[in-house]
Amino acid sequence: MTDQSKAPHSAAATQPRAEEGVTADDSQLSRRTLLAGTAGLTGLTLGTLGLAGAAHADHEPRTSARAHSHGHGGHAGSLSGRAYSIPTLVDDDVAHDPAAIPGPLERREPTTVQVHLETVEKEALLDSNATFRYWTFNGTVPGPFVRVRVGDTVEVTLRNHEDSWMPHNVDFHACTGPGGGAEATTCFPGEEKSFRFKALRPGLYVYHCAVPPVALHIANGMYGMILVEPEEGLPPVDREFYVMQGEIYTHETFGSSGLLTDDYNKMMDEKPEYFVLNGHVGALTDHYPMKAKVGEKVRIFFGVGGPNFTSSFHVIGEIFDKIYPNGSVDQPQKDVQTVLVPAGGAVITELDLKVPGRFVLVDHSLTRAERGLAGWLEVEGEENPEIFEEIA
Ligand SMILES: [Cu+2]
Repeated sequence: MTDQSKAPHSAAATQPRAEEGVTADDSQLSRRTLLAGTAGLTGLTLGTLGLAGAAHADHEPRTSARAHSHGHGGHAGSLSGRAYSIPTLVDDDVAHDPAAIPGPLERREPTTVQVHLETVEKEALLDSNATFRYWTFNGTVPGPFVRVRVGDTVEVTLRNHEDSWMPHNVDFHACTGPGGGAEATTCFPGEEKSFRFKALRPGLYVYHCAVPPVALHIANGMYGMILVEPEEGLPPVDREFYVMQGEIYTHETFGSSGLLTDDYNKMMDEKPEYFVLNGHVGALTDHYPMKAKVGEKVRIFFGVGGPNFTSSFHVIGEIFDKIYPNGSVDQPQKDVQTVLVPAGGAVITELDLKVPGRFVLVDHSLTRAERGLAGWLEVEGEENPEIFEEIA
């Protein structure tokens, strides 16, 4: 039996973010410049998106991106017109570090795996000048990355923190059984419940809270993923990242200041104010940019919590050398520019990094970049002029 709560980057380990080296000063510096990534997208030219990275990845990305935002001016209400110096309102963050996930399993025999989830509601940063009362698994968005092997028995214990206002539960898409475990784990504040399921099929699967209104629980942050490794595991890579997309329906319009509140009617109309990667605006740009080196092969586990929008997942300046469509590890495809990922769905993508620069993760429905969605993959290393070279 293994217990994922004792693993270095498991459920329990992901929660005390403050112990992972993010000091208050770092956070505030980070938050003042959170918009840099998306502000750099203002104007929505692919040249802006791509060249910002290629030119500046090895220098001062925050300053450079900020300069970009000013340089492009912008439409009324666009990100470029916004202030960068508003103080942080709360010193709390829900973003899941995309690099902080458990590594490939070494065992090749099935076992029983313990997964401990705690549902936590907390006010945290949504944007540089705004906070939101998130509903989370283990205090992060997405929740912890769970990693098991096909044939494993997964024992899930869900505890709803006593300070919660709402009941919560968990529905694992990797589970074959009623509600994916939702009924079995529905907990009022302070309660704890367990169930077990057998991981019958390999692949990358979403889990989420399924307490009605389910869409609201998801929109407020209650989603994550479980990887069910095939018997032989996945092929080795140099780095793995964990990224999930969601949309947030706030009563206040995009860019508002202060504590923002969720809006049921906007959700029913499917009119979100924010689109985010890993929980909040800037989570994967200024706060947790993904870092890698030329010559490495990286794998991105990408999922959509939603609740409602399909992602056209794309990395600007890159081609996916391999994808596992829909998170199924059976039939990978090669040489893909953009991959559709439905709400409640996932994809595994792989990139062979050949040139340095900043490569921007987007939903190629690019209006969503103006509503907060962007992530940076910063690649360091030697230039490779045979593959890419600016000509004066
Ligand atoms: Cu919930």
